[in-house]
Amino acid sequence: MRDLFEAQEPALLPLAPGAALLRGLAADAAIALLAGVQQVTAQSPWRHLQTPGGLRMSVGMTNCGALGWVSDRAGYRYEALDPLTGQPWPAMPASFVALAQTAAQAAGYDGFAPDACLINRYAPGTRLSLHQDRDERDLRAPIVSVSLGLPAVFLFGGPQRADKALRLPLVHGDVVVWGGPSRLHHHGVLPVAAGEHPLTGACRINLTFRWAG
Ligand SMILES: O=C(O)CCC(=O)C(=O)O
Ligand SMILES: [Mn+2]
Repeated sequence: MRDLFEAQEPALLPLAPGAALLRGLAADAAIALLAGVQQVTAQSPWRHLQTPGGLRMSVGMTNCGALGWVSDRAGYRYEALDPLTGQPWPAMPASFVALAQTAAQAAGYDGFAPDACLINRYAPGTRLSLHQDRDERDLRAPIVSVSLGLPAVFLFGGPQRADKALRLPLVHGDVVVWGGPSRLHHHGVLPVAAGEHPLTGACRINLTFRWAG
């Protein structure tokens, strides 16, 4: 039995004004979400995008929803067609929409209607350097970010790149939401440690829901 005096972490951990970590919120939906990832990647496969500077991104990516985030020599932007297939991005699975809305609501954002979901795949050793999500036309909606599979340390900083960042260990099922006053806060992911997760194998999967507008 749980010790009565054992500190129990609250399910919603405030990170900054407008930002919260929702521990384990996606755990029950994980199997459905990963089935959704399989459906999406069957149609729009994983790929390694090029940065505007011509470097290969180490995170594997794809998208679903009306718009998808892409990067190439021409820059960062949202596109309605997958440049790899020439077809529209796969529709957002119903399980994705439901989870994104539940998470946004729990963090205080009513009426979140994502039109883009960037799906990231991190092999061990892969990282995502500090950046802002600012390619969306309209910044009123929050970002909802779902972690599945291997754990990782998420960096959550401030409006300036040099602002001190929180280091948050995220595990399978955790969800981070940021918007409002923290919508443009810098964030990133430290190199993912080697490991095996029963549902994803040797990788971490992240779903990032946005309203690109
Ligand atoms: O993988 C993560 O937790 C963050 C992903 C992210 O920041 C992004 O895709 O813009
Ligand atoms: Mn981001």
